[in-house]
Amino acid sequence: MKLKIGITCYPTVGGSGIIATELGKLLAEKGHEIHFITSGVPFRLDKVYSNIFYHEVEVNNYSVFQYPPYDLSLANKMAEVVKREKLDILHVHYAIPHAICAFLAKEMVGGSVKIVTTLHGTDITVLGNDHSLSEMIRFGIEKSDAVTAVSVNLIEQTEQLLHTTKKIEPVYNFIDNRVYFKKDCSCLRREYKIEDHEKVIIHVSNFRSVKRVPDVVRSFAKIIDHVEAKLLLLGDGPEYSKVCRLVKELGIQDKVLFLGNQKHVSDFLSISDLMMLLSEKESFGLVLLEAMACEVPVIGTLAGGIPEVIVDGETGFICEVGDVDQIATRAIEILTDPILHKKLAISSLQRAKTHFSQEIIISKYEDIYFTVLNGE
Ligand code: GMT
Repeated sequence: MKLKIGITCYPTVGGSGIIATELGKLLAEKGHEIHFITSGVPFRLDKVYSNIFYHEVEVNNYSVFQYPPYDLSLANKMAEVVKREKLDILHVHYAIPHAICAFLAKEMVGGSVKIVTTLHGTDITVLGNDHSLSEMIRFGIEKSDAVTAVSVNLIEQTEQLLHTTKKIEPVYNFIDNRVYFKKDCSCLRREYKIEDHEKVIIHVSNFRSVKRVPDVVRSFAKIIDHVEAKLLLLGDGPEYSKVCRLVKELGIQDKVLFLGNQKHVSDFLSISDLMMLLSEKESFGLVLLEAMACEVPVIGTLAGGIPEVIVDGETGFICEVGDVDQIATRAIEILTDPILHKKLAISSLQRAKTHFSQEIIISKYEDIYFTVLNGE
């Protein structure tokens, strides 16, 4: 049976927007009809699909409104699309405000549309502690027909912080292995003047303080005392200038390449020898998975859902948050032992395929849709 599914997410750069958009594209490839209801065209929606539709949420900027009412406009648009297109499912990414808007839309149309909410992280780990919003987040979760979270750790945190009773199912992030695989991108090394003997370490993030990008730079400064290497920093965000200053202070400007936001991340991963994600909060860490699919061993921190992605000693290493000495030691081990590097790279690819492939995860979401529609 083919479904009509509305998807709402934040359409800008970010793991949750990527997951929601890739999910929509893959569901469309399986024949479902997809309606994105968002404030902008999702940035990964880069191709024409005859069964994908985009409905823009227009926010009224009437001068009397001190704050433009995005949430209400979204709920209104959801109700309109549910009614006109006869949607079966509204799959919203993030409890706040999207699950609340979906609930409101459902009340408005009085139909049988089912709400599936996916928790991605910061709605719980940051906002869950905020008393001005926590009751509302809990309400959004309890009123959804099904709730998923991107790691078991995120489920535990949700239950601890919000005391929810709703069953939350873990559905991990996934990668499209037609996009994320190791390619021959040796020309990129030449373009960026990376010498043949130099190793490449990569970090990709939105440079928010939770990502602890300074730890990546400090670890790198220790690594290059032992191994000739370059550090690629992909992404942009609030701590960008702070990181630039640190690189200068440490005198390693010629070894660190600031590449900003990049569309073809898998090309950069294909020339990388190691990925570092050293966050203090991370519900899953999609970039780790992208690296693993491109056969890049990973070093992550003992935070959130990262230990559900990395098998310590098998696909990479898990280190304590902020322990730059331990991180550098592990990185040097990986970069100086070709046998260990190969073993980690092969296991990473294997794990990406067996645990986090698009086929497995998309089927899980479909099963959830059919379960709620069958009233189970
Ligand atoms: O990592 C971010 O700051 C972006 C954030 C988002 O909203 O896109 O990512 C969250 O969702 C991703 C997709 O499920 C997860 O892979 C990231 O781990 C999660 N980020 C955090 O928990 C900090």
